[in-house]
Amino acid sequence: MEIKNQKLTDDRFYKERKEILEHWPTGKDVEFQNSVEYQKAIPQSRRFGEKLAQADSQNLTLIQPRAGVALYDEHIKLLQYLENEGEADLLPTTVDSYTRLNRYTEAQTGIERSRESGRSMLNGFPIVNWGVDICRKVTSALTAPVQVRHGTPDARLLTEISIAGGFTSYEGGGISYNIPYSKSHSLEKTIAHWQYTDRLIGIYQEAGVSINREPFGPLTGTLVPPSISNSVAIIEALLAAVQGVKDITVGYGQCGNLIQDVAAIKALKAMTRQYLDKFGFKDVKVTTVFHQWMGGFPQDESKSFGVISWGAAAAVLAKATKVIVKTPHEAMGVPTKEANAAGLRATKQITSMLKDQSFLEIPAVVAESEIIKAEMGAILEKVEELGRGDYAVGTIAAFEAGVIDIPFAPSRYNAGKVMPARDNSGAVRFLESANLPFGEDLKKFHQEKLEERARYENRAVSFQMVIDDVYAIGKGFLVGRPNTNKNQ
Ligand code: 8ZB
Repeated sequence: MEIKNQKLTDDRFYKERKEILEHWPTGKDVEFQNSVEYQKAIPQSRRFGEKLAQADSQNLTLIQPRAGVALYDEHIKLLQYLENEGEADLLPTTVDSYTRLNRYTEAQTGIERSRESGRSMLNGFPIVNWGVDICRKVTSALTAPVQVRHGTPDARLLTEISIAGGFTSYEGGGISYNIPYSKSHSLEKTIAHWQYTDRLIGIYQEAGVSINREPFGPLTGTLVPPSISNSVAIIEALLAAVQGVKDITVGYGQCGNLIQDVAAIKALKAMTRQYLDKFGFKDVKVTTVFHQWMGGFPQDESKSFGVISWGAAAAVLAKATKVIVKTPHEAMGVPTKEANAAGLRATKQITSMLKDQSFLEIPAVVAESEIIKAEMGAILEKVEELGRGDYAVGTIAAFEAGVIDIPFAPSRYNAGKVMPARDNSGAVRFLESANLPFGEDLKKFHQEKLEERARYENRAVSFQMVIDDVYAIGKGFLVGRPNTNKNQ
């Protein structure tokens, strides 16, 4: 498949669209004009992008949970509970795993088993199976705007039904919903599938309906160095903008060192703006999302509130436009609605309390953000060079060459040679930068940071540090020291 970072032609798009909408019975209920009219009748207060833009102009950090169950009436009750009892500013609809894998027959069985058993037998809301009208029931039953959150390599039909169903924001991207989620989907294919999603949203945009788009920032959620996830976010923002998307929220998953986390959001926002401007997309809105800790959580609920609150603090001090909230049930699986609301209220307390403080101009943050920007600049420059100016071609070549390399990703299209580890103050550094296109000074910076930790711990820099770091937060620490139970 020959792929280019160019707006899909109408010919190509509508031919593909016909096949997509015929793939499952609910596809035939999608009618573009009717959906445009439906979307246009949604009040501004329930438009995702509007609420984000407002928060951005007031320097506020909004809070958003994850949530989704199999049955639509239960799903509505759940979301109503999260906005009323959890004080959620923005709502999600988290899609179940069968739908993410396009296995709609199994999702249907899940719906039926849920009806029989009286509890959700799916780990999310099966949007495709329910179809346009039921989705409209869901999105119109709430006061806050609702976003679709998933993890789907081929989300074309899901996007069609979601937008027709009244959702006003849509998560994902051809890289971020492939490499961390899938072993064998090729990047060529998933980038093409996500060009379809972005082009569809571009077509709605051209018809006067603005849908917010959010690349999935945290990637594997495990010790991902900020420059890697930020570079992927910018590439996905550029790919979306080319298809006509005008409202983008770029994301980042908390690493745990406050200075680095604030610096990462600062670098992400500045460089996304810079790259969109550079390629002529000055009219694309950019906001940011900070994800509370995506790695392993403590079993203990009170300890989990500690982790949740630290993420809330980092998000608000970084002035992220919104924060995605974890729950005290994170170590157990899908949370109850009460646990979900509890995580939200803990977060709301912090985001409100700290809203008048910003860490963005603190010298240590500025210095750290310069390092992240230098790394991002090196990666993005190489991607552009490999693609001879084309970011779709360049991305595929970059993954092949390990110029972009996401730690702990299951995909066979990812080199998997880069190894991160924490430095002595918990910032995520490169133990092995493999084929990342970094100059000697950047490599030396990381090396020295890890040697400083090694001296403190009286051991050599090694892979054991990485293992210790992966499990540290679950055990109550950020840096995985030797003999971690004591963490001396
Ligand atoms: C990549 C995102 C993983 C996170 C949460 C997990 C984890 C997944 C649901 C959910 C509430 C759901 N998650 N599905 N949270 N309801 N149906 O997404 O717990 O934190």
